[in-house]
Amino acid sequence: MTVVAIDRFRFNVKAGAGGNGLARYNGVGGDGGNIYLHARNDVQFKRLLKQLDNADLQRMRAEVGAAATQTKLIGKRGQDTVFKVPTGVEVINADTDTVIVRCNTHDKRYLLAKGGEGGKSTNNFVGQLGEQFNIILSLKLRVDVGLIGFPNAGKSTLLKALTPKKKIHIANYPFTTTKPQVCYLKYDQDVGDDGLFAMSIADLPGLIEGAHLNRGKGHKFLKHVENASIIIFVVDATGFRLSEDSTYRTAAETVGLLNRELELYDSSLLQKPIVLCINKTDLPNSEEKAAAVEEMLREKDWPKLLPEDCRPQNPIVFRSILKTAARDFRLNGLQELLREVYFELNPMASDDYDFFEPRSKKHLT
Ligand SMILES: Nc1nc2c(ncn2[C@@H]2O[C@H](COP(=O)(O)OP(=O)(O)OP(=O)(O)O)[C@@H](O)[C@H]2O)c(=O)[nH]1
Ligand SMILES: [Mg+2]
Repeated sequence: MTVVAIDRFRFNVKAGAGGNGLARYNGVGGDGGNIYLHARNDVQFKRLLKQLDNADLQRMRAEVGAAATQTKLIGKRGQDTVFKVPTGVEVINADTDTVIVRCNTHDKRYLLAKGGEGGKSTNNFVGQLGEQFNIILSLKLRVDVGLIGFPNAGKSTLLKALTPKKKIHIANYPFTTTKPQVCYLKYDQDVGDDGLFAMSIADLPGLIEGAHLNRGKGHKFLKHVENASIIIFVVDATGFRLSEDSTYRTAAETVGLLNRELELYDSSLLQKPIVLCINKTDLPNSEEKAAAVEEMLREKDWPKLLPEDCRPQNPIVFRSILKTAARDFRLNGLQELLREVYFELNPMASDDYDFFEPRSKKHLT
């Protein structure tokens, strides 16, 4: 299992300044070095930080160009600096809060900041400053499946039931999981003879009402389902209450609220196949409660059956609805369903599997 400890990092970026020219002898200063990001599938976010350990942490710099001298009329160009980043990293200009670039292509170099021009006749022989700004590098997981739900719904327990050998922290209080964690669900003898097929699943910290307004911490983790192929909603059949003095929400209401949070974050996420797991159906009366949720969702315009503050605008049509009791390892066919949906989305992966490279597992942290 991989715990994603850091998925956001702030840097001050400063490309190299150009060296001064030498007017008297028409000497030209060297250009300042550029700063590049080099996207790699095999690089972990942690490693990027390691690259910086010895240097000044949180600064990205490139060498300045050398000034022209009497003995060396052409100043040496400053060396470029290249930082390896995991593919999928998004670069945000922290000063303007806009996305500068998405490093989505493996083995591609992205120019982040351009070095300043060396001093020459066109600039009065004064070396120019390199580009300089603050950035945030934001990493989005690239997993097959993302688990979303209110705190304490049983997301981690469900992950544990899917990948029983892994040590996963589970406890009866909200916000047990504070960092995204990724596990692999391995299928034996499913594809070809090698049983190579595996799906990566991310368990995310719980969402609460108003998450899109930055309530709680769950919101900032929603970015990790942007690249997921399949989303699983986990709801507690017996409903949810964050604390004594907050509103109690039924399972049906939590479905509406999760739908709302997702659409307010990014409504295109609703186009993904979403599986609903109504969990804890081992508890008294919860089978009936789960059946009631299912019944409600059969209505085309199901949001109108919910109180106004739980109503999504774009109701999800769930790919499947499963009643689960994750603690008892009763998943009601979830594993098989995930595999089926996966191959629906990636038909090439199942045909003549031997001709293809085994899927490289590429979630990166
Ligand atoms: N009865 C019952 N309890 C369950 C089931 N699944 C989970 N639980 C219990 O519910 C509590 C919360 O489970 P977690 O898996 O930690 O829930 P979570 O959704 O990961 O919670 P956060 O990480 O806090 O968001 C634990 O005490 C679990 O044992 C279930 O199917 N039945
Ligand atoms: Mg958890």
